[in-house]
Amino acid sequence: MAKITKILLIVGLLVGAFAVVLLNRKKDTEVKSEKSNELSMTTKIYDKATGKVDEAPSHSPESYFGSLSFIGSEPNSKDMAQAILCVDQVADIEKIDLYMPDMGHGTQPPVVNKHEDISVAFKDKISAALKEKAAANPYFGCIHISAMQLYMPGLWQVRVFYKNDTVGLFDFNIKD
Ligand SMILES: [Cu+2]
Repeated sequence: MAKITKILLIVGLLVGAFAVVLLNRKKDTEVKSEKSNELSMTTKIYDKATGKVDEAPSHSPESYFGSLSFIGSEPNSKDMAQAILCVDQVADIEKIDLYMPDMGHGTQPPVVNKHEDISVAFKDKISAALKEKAAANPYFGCIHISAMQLYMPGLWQVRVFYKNDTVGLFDFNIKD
């Protein structure tokens, strides 16, 4: 191989490597900006008889990962809201409800639709990070929650009750 060909080849490889680094960096920032409107789930133990969160449980809850994103405009007290919930062990969810923890009341049950193939149903609505998680974990899945009637300003929770005694909680504020 002529010397000039070798030099051109090396230069070409360097440019290629540089482009790959730049592209990856761009991908990282995209994932971060998408994440900003995703709420994270915390898990607690609940009493299966009363449905109440156990504030002094004798054991730890499962540490399931969960993410919630409202679709469309910010949720408010006048319009019905909808959201996409993506969680671990999606098949073991027994019930999902909406609750005001400071006032001890809920609202009408939201409409809950499980989707097997989230990449088709919500391809524009969930982040690349969540899609990767779903592809890697067969027990991870997404649920479409609609007709969420959050009729009062204040602190609300989406509560995800599992068949075991773990409940996943998402806190958010309704301003008006
Ligand atoms: Cu209330």
